[in-house]
This record gives sequence, C-alpha cells and structure tokens, in this order.
Amino acid sequence: MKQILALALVAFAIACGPAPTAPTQPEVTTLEVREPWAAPTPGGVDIAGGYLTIVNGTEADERLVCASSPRAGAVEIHEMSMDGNVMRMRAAEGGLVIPRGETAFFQPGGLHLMFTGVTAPFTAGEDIPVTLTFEHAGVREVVLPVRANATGH
Ligand SMILES: [Cu+2]
Repeated sequence: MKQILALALVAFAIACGPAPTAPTQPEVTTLEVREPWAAPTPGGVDIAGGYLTIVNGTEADERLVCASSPRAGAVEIHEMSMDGNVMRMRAAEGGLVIPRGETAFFQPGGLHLMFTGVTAPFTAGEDIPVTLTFEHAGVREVVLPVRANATGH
C-alpha cells in the first residue's frame, strides 16, 4: 500500500512538469511611467516643459538615456539647481539614473523634460507624443496631454 502511494506521488510530481528555469536576465516589467503631461506654450515661444513620474520597481538601477518627440527639435532631460539665489537648469549628464525601488518626479520647478525647437505651439487638450529610451527597459512611447492653465518650468 505504501509503495502505491509513493508511485502516485511520483506520478503527480511528473505531471506537474519540470521546475521552471530561472531567467538569465532579470525581467524588467515594473518600470512604470505615470501621470505624463505637458504645459502649453505661449505664442511665439518655442520651448515647453514636460512632466511625468517614473517608478522603478525593478531590482536594477535604471537610466533614462534620452527622449524625443516629433513635436520638437529636441527633448532634453533637465535638472534644476540653486546657484546662489539663482535657480538654474542644466541637462542631466549621461541621462537620468533612477535607482532601483525609487521614483523620479518630474514637476515644474524641478526635474523636467524640456522641448526645444517646438514647431507648433502646445495647446491645451492636445496630446504630445514622446519616446523615452531607457537603458534596460528599452523604448517606451508615452503621450503627454497638454494641461490648460499650467505653466512650465
Ligand atoms: Cu529646462
């Protein structure tokens, strides 16, 4: 009787199939881009600010390498810093690192995407397509709705 039970257990184990093999690369599935939006551009101005939240829920540090949009000549990743009493912005050298488990908040007065060479003004209600390129997660297409009455930078 005991032997039959043991055989049944073996058969059951085989029916379950082989144990799944561990992936060789950690799968990046939890990098999330949330709440994207852009500010409208006043007439005659060819720059605009874009904002979003990047949640790096993965086990690896991530890097936003670059961004682009068909609506702008270039999209730069800008950081703000204080120079004495003057707030200055500068391009993030080599992209923006988002350590594992951390979140990068792009918001007016802080980190932002800066559209330069904007050909047609961003008007409230329209969607601005942006391509984000990450070191590990690869390319992510996002759409930034232009908010009414918002100011950039
Ligand atoms: Cu800027």
